[in-house]
Amino acid sequence: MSGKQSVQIGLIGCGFYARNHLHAWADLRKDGAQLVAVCDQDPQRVAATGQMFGVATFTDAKTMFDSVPIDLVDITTRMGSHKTLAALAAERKIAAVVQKPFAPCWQDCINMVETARSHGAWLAVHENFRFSTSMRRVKAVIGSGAIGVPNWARLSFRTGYNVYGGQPYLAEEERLVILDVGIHVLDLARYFMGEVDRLYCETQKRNPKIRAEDTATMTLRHTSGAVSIVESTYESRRIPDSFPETLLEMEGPDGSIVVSRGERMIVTTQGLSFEEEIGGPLLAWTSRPWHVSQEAVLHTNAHMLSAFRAGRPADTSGEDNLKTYALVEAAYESASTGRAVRPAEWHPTD
Ligand code: NAD
Ligand code: 89Y
Repeated sequence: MSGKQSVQIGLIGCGFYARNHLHAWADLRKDGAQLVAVCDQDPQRVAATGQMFGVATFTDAKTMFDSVPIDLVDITTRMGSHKTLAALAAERKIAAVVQKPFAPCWQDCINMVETARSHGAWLAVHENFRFSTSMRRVKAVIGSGAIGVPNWARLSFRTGYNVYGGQPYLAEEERLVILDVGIHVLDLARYFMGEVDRLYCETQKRNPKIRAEDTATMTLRHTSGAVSIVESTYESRRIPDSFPETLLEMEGPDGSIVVSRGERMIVTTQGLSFEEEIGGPLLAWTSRPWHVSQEAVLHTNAHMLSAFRAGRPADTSGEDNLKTYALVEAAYESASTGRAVRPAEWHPTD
């Protein structure tokens, strides 16, 4: 530890994706992140995780909170358990980060924000796409003014990668591609282009074996007047496949940014263009194709650690994530009614 105040961390939910969080917390040990306990209701799973990371294990979250001093809990379970687990933390004034999606429905998200607020507890959502090295670089180019204020964009997450292999529950979700991955891309649209005035969405179920929509095509009118197209599908057939990258094209009055497969960016500015590789290097615990998503977890956790320690809200605080979740709700409402929907019907924009 480099003399920084230590933060005691517990993690709940030692499943498929949690391994990335666990490795990320281990990497952040040098910055004062002390993973002290893990919890999973599956005894074998939690025992194996505890052994691998050398920490105390619990099969019940309440027992963990009552047994080990924890400053911040990382909730990496699926969305259905987030509200209950975050409330257990809030009641004890323990800071909590929940994985995306925040919760299965809007009302649960609101309840979680209100519960945290009523206890004065810090709450954030692990929305990692905006923390990847490549997306941070795009944000920096926008911030440099190289293309002017962006007024048009297309953000695409199109894949045929077998997401159901690692995450079999996805095939049974009532709401699939918008809530599972469109949520990340909608968050990026907010991050790059600002808040949204209205949104129109068409959904498709192209894979008959899947319960819900696997393709969503959305058109967003931002409050700035900019327009963006947000696409997400699990039914694309492309070789090579770009999973789990978000590809994008963005235009402003003075230039453009194009990010293509392999995290390659071409920036055109003032009539000239340059190309750059914008991905982060492989880490000891990341591998292709997941690396892009995995390394974003490290940067997300680092952000959570420093925001919590500084006593300020995370960029993706519970309150902030309501604005992303409102876009998800607007998208489903639009798809079912055939009309453009204002996300402000759920949550007023700034
Ligand atoms: P999973 O089903 O593999 O793992 C969830 C684990 O939580 C299981 O081991 C389960 O036993 C445990 N659990 C459930 N309820 C519990 C409780 N009350 N107490 C203790 N343990 C409990 O799920 P997963 O695929 O790892 O997904 C977890 C979350 O991560 C989901 O919300 C998913 O959307 C998200 N995810 C995010 C990304 C990303 O890029 N941000 C990628 C993949 C998954
Ligand atoms: O669940 C999804 C996510 O959040 O990022 C990628 C994913 O794992 C599958 O598309």
